[in-house]
Amino acid sequence: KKPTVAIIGATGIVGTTFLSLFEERSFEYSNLHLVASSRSVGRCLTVNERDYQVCDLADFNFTGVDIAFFAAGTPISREWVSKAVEQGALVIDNTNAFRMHPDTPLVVPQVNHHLLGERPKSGIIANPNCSTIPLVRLLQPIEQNYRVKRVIVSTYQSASGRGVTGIDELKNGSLQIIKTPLEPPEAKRFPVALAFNLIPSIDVLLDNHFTLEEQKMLQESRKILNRPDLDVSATCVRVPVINCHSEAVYFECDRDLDRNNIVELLHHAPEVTVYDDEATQGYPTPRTINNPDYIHVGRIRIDPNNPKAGWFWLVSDNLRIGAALNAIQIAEEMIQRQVI
Ligand code: 11C
Repeated sequence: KKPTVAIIGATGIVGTTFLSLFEERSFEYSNLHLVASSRSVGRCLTVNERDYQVCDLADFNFTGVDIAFFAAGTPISREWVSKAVEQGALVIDNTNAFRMHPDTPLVVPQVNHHLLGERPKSGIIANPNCSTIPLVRLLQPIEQNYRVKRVIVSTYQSASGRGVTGIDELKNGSLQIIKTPLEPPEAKRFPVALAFNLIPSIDVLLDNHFTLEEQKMLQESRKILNRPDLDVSATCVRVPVINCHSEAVYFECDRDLDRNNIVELLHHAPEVTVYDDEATQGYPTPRTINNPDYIHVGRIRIDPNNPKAGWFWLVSDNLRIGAALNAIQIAEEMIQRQVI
């Protein structure tokens, strides 16, 4: 039987990415409910040539829903996921609300799909943060072959991580600086104006002087790779790019690295494109990747001062790989294994 599916946050940037991916992947459902806050009620969205009215989360009854994808932000998940679970839905949650709960598997299907063989006790599967997903997908084959001890990562995160309003603020700010350079652009979605700028602060600042985004990269990587001792230290930076997060990753392992072997390992990792020749310049960029459903990796090199350490550069679509696609791949795997 095909599942009945609900998307919470259907009108947002991740919600509409789910809808595009349902069409592109011919994801099969028997019924689809598009759910959002009261602000979006009455809007109509077309999926697979059929029109759907958006319904109000406050009145929505989850009875009969097999899979509820939550993509409306952490406060909404904190408030409404328990109702969805009580009414019988399996929740795939795209927010930070439950990722570190012990009864909630945190899943990247290419890395730890073994957790998808049964319905979790909590009724929730958590989808990791958009900067963690590509990192662990590329670290896993290196971890399996060389055992990774330490990772130092700097991220270059795009405006779409703050939704459509984040993209609009970047575009409007860029136009304004070009037209009237002396007038400071508005900063509502970002702590300071992002246009022609870099902001080393994503999500709230914690007492230990790291940001929550940086802490997510540490805690989530440990949980997904099942390596509670893994040392991951991050600096997360918002950059004036519309979509796609990039990361410069330094990894230190237990034994000497063989560059050709690392290239080969990444080449064989699922849904990864390796840039390692003149034709591809040896690196991907957010504006030039050709397949947004793949992770793109280049600049693979060994540290000349430490043969156990190396670097790579990755580019990954944060709305697809980092959010909607990962969640859909979780559902696809559970459907295929008849857990749903
Ligand atoms: C950003 N990574 O780029 C954030 C967006 O924990 O799921 C997603 C936040 C999260 O701003």
